[in-house]
Amino acid sequence: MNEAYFITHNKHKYEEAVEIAKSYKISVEWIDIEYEEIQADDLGDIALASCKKLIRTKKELKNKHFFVEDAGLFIESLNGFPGPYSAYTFQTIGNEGILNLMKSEENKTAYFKSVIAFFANGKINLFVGKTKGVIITEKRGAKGFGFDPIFLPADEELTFAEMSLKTKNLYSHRQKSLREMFTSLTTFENKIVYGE
Ligand code: ITT
Repeated sequence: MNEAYFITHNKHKYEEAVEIAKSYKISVEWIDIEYEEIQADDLGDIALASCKKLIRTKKELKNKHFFVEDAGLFIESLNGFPGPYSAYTFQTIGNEGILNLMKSEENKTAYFKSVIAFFANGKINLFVGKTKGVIITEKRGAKGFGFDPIFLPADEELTFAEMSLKTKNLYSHRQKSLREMFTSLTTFENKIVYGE
């Protein structure tokens, strides 16, 4: 396999995936189509439901290898909020809202999680990536998107928003799930080659 389609509305996510895919010699194409995303407590359930919905409703995807990804920021002292509600939280209270909620919290620990649901040959596979860090007290950096300016990966000096895309791709939750997926694809490809 040398081509996979990433179904997302988010250009930043697509660009991160393209950069990672290069080293696996896989080309990632972007498809931005409307589909209904369920609300659930688990990112895996959301990604899986989105993938199934796309298989059912978008005939043009039937013979393609494609994936969706659901991600979220989980803050320990807020019992995992915003987690699966990250998109809505970002649109409503944004980074400033999170910083306000965190003002009185001593424990700044948080993690980003990414779950990919990948469809190929009639099957869906899930790939997960997680990155630990802390929520800082003021926004830093203008790169990236979403909660990047307030998230400092563990033991690092730069927030995700201060990192270039290439550097974020060394640490992020998304690069972990993507690399797992691409690795499994190349392994699968190798098996076919050896089988012939
Ligand atoms: P999709 O079309 O792929 O769903 P989205 O932007 O809605 O795009 P998610 O639902 O996966 O993406 O992500 C939910 C929110 O979590 C997203 O809007 C961001 O605010 C935040 N988020 C996810 N990944 C992030 C990252 O790498 N850096 C910063 N914020 C992130």
